[in-house]
Amino acid sequence: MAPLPVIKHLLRLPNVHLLQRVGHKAAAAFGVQLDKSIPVVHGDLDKLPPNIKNFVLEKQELCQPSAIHICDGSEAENKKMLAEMVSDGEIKKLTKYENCWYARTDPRDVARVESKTVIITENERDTIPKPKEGVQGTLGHWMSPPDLDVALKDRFPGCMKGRTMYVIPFSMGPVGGTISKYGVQLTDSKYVVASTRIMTRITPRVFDLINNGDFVKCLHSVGCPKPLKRELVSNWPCNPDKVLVTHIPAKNEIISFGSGYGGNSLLGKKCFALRIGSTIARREGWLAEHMLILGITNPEGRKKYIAAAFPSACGKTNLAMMEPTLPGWKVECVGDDIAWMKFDSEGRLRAINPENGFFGVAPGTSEKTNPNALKACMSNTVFTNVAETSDGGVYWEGMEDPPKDVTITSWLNEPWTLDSKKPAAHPNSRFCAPARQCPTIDPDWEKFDGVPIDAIVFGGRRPKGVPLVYESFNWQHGVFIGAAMRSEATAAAEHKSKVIMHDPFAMRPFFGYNFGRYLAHWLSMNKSGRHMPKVFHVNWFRKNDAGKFMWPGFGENSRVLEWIFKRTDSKDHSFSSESAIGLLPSQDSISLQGLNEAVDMEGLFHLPREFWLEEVDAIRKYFDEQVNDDLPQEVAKELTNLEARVKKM
Ligand code: GTP
Ligand code: SPV
Ligand code: MN
Repeated sequence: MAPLPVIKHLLRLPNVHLLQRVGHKAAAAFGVQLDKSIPVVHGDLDKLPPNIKNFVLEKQELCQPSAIHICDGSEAENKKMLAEMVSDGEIKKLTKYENCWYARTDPRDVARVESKTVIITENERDTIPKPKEGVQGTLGHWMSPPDLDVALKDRFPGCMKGRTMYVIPFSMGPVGGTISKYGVQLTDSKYVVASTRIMTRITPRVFDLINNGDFVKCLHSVGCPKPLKRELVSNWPCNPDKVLVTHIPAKNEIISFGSGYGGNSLLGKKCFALRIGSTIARREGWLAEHMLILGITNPEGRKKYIAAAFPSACGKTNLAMMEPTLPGWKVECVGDDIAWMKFDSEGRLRAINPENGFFGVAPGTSEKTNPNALKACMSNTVFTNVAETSDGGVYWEGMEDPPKDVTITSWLNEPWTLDSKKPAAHPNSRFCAPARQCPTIDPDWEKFDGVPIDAIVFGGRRPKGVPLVYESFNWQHGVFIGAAMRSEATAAAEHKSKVIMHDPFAMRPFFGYNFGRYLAHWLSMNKSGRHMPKVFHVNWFRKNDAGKFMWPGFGENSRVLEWIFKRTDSKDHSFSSESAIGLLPSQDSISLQGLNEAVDMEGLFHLPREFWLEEVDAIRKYFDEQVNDDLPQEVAKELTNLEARVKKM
């Protein structure tokens, strides 16, 4: 039993669950109105469409902020908030660059927290496949509606006390675009407002476009009401013990507590654009995917678009912005993380980038590896958990040699030198930069109905056995390749070791519904009259016995893109030869001209029989244990076929 004062406190709360069931009109009748002691310090609540006003009222009654601020996304508003954060010691200005800012987080809040990320549905099976008897499911986390009520009541009452609640109207995709969707995020974090202003399009026009219709409701709190119960670390408000990131597809609602970091708090990103997005996409017949989108133009001036899914921290941003080393080729960036794709009336798959900025991994970004990302983040950028230089700049592992004549302070706020045992920047430290600042941003990146996609590429970090590139035999085999994806764990989430994890479609942390049904949805895309993109798998990360990468990667990946480009043109098997796992490039069809270093192409394409027999076993075990009865028989058949081919190797 809860102690009495807690119960009394709960009784004063609106019954959130009930309110949502009875709808907004009735909610107003229940007497949810603005607490007179909460001033609206910016914007006019009465001018909001009634459903949005009710959403705000309901949540202010629950969270009890000290003020409400309706964001307009303007420059003036941003300036003022940045200045407030500086004076509160939450961020610093980086004087070396133009309008750039630096935040250090509490070291307990540095990445997405997959174990605390849940989907709420009436039936568990709507969220995750029922795993085989005695096996722990790994394809997402489910929570029941009553358990959600309990969890929310434990966290949200009064959680914004002493803080301002910001109301952010935002668009995912160009404002007014045919594939775009709208959301309203309530948050008590200025850092989240400033970052969301970069990552999405914040504008009051969104209120008009929603026009009392559907929108995605997002509620976020760092879970640190004032007066504070503990001293903050690095002035970064968060509540690591109580982190919970929840999604309610039936209500298009996201509720997140306790973390200020990345995908936990910038709710437009993984929560909306992928988890809720994939449930909307399934209902409406399109795809919401963890994919970059790039345009590639050959020396003759012909252009195609490619979408590619790699798991977190596996090279999407780098590929999307790459500078091809192959002479005459051009790559342009539409998006670096998320693609929303829909077949048009002519049967062409068209994609938009729902985001407006890059939340990119900083370490490893250099003039050599990704000059365009570096250029994109030299102004109007928020850096988080990188290291700081004494001349007001930033530093991270793999950037360049540490600048001379300056001292470096690590992300942990400790003096740092090359001899330090700890990294200068956290491995998941990030830059948050406007997409339009990428020098190679595609001219059509904001096209209302998207760009036409010719190829879909899957990939991951596979140190052993998986060739540089191969092509699927057909769409169904391509869906199987996506389903069978595996990759080494990275620092983008809380996983600590470098184990090879199954990460189907690079979506394992981001599925909004049962993965088996997701596969069926992908299979159902293949309809007569549609131009189905060709499907490929790439691996930049194969290592030799000395543990060194066998492929130079980065701009040299253009050699692989050239082959993919040629293959999308071809109606037959030109430039390719059949193997047990798919179509491999035929001899000399990948150009090596001008490569600076010798590359062991034979090694990069070698298919060890033992490895692939084990791979087949691992995939079978995964499908049996994790997807179980929800595995579409088409995908099971592809595995049987692969096994038969591998056995003949
Ligand atoms: P998220 O934003 O987490 O979804 O990551 P991402 O998929 O966009 O990964 P990103 O491009 O930021 O790359 C992550 C890390 O992989 C960086 O440290 C890169 O330097 C490294 N990387 C990217 N491409 C290559 C490559 O072709 N070869 C090698 N060896 N490393 C690469
Ligand atoms: C990822 O983890 O795939 C990211 C970073 O893109 S986050 O926004 O934290 O999800
Ligand atoms: Mn990502």
